[in-house]
Amino acid sequence: MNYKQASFWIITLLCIATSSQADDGYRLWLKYDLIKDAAKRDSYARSAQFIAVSSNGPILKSAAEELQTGLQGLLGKSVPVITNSNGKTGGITLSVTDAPTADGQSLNNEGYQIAKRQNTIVITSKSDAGALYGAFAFLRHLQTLQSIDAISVTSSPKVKYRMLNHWDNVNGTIERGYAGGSLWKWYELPETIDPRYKDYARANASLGINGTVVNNVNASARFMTNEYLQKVAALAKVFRPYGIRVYLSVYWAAPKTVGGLKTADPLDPEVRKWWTDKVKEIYQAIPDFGGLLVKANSEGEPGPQDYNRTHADGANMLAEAMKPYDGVVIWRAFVYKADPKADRFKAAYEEFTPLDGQFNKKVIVQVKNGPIDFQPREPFSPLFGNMLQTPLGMEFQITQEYLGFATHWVYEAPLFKECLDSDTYVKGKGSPSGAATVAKVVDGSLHGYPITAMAGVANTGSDRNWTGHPMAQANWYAFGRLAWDHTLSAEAIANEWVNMTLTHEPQAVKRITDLMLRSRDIYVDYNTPLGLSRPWAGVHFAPEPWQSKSPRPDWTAVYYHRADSAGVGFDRTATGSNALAQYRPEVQRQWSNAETCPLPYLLWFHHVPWTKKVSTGRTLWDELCTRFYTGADSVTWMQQQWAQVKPVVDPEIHADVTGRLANQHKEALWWRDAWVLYLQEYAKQPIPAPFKKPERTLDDVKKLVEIYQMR
Ligand code: BDP
Repeated sequence: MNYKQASFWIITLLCIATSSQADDGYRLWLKYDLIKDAAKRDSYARSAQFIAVSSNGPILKSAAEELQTGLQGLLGKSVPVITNSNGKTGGITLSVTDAPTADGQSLNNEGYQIAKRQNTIVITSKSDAGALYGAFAFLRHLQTLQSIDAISVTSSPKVKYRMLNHWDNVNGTIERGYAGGSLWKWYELPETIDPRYKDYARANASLGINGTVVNNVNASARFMTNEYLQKVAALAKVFRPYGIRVYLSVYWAAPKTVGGLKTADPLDPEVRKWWTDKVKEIYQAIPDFGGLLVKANSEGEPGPQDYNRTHADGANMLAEAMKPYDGVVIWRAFVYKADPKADRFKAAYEEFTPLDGQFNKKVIVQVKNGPIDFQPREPFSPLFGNMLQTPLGMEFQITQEYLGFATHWVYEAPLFKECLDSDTYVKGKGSPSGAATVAKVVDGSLHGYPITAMAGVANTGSDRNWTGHPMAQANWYAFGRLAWDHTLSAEAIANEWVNMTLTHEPQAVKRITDLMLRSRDIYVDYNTPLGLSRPWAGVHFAPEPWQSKSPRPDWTAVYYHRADSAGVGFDRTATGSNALAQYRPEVQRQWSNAETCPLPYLLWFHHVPWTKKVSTGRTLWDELCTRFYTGADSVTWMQQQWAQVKPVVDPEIHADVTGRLANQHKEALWWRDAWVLYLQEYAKQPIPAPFKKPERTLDDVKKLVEIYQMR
């Protein structure tokens, strides 16, 4: 061995040694580490002697490749890919066929069935994408150490467009991103392809995510130039073999900025032609382009209303341009005007319900889960019960803009489920059995929408572990799994994720799952209990319930909680803004009476006197204090639980989360003190026993917050 060869081997061995010591989180839930139990490995290996694929399409190729990678890691053996099994058994066959499945269960175009027939695992699907999802599902089965002796899984996605929305900017920053910069290196594309793009696609495909909007909804016009379309096309090329289509956010005024026109009026013939040509150009560059996402007349963005046209006029104009192609227009319902007297809660309903029935068939209206803006807890948006003739897409926020950025551990599946499982009480023509849940509106079963969508605002970034907080990977995971099947429980998803990502040790799995399931309520308790909302400083991180100065009243904190000497909370009943009237009578009945309104929603709908007894038997003031104090204390419980799992979790990940929990505890105390000291000025009540008065003063906390406001 010469000197060069020797140093190559030394470096290689060093790399292997260090990488097996620590886990940097890059591999997400696709770790494929060797299964420790040799008997289990053998039992899997008996049915994994080959991978048979009948065709050589790019998506099937990805499926076979992923199976190979997964089996190599999990079983420690290399499994050959063959094109014809010639009747051999003992392998895995990917069978893409139009024939009905063996047991007659129906699959939709992207669904799959996994069954064992004569010692062969057959993954049946109608499309190559279905085979890919089936392959990942089979691997998940092994990763979670389930038996495959009598494996029988049939699954089809309930929603057609399952996508991430990236709020990524051309300069590499991410609006509301807390995990580094953008994954997309716009200045290097299209010539340089970061290998990470492929891993991004693999991770999404493993969940069934089939679309990605690569740029911010506050869009740059640049994405409508040929220069940038070529960059986007290069990304699309990487994502295509994983069944993922790219979408673009649109800057409404692009015909002016890019096209040099004098107007962006959707009814102007020149503008219409410009969009028709632009869409054609997009499809030339990206033949399977997914569609356009639009934020218009919202938070200062231009839109059709600038020309006295409606949202429907705008959306329909784009839909016309999209007519020759298999793509959609996704129009966001996140709108609210700067009206000091109005209740922002009511804005989207007021603007959109009059347009129901007026949208082109290619349009989906994308609605945030709640009426305000991704708060830690919101009632479901009243739009879900009131747009019977318009496909409504769900928009969840995975990135933790209002959930403590990357320092607070908040598992979001319970938040997503709470909304999806809410009963709108709307009557639909599809009328599936049971409650008319938000999920059934979104999946189209209630109203028979032909196109359906669920989007999650991504929490990914250039950080090595993708999401900043290692536990935030679970939120990406949970979003994807629920977009595929909203009937999965938050617990089942957490359990899967922990097994695939952190540990198989049963006690620890239970402990971490439990921690995850409680984490969102703990956060709400110290942050916005009983229906308080939006107490944020400018960056949406630090507590600032006293904030009262802003160019718009609905950008202040006092607008939302309305604390005064009489009480706290926003009266949205008939004596107040009457936003409650936007819900079906059955929902109104649940929330309209302060005596019976469930505590999580109380202050969303009622201005409640400080000394009023609430359903726990405490006065409102005492109940609020109890929540702030026990919420902050519960972070200590989280720390203790996490400390217990140290022996069975990778040391690097364990230490990282330990640090973040310590930070979270500090900040939870800070939230608690800010709220109780501020509200006490109005409530004029002592802190109830056994809780102790904060040692710092309100001024101390305010000074702390100022640090986060400094330039
Ligand atoms: C708000 C975010 C802002 C987004 C906006 C939106 O603070 O950055 O642009 O939502 O969804 O929550 O358009």
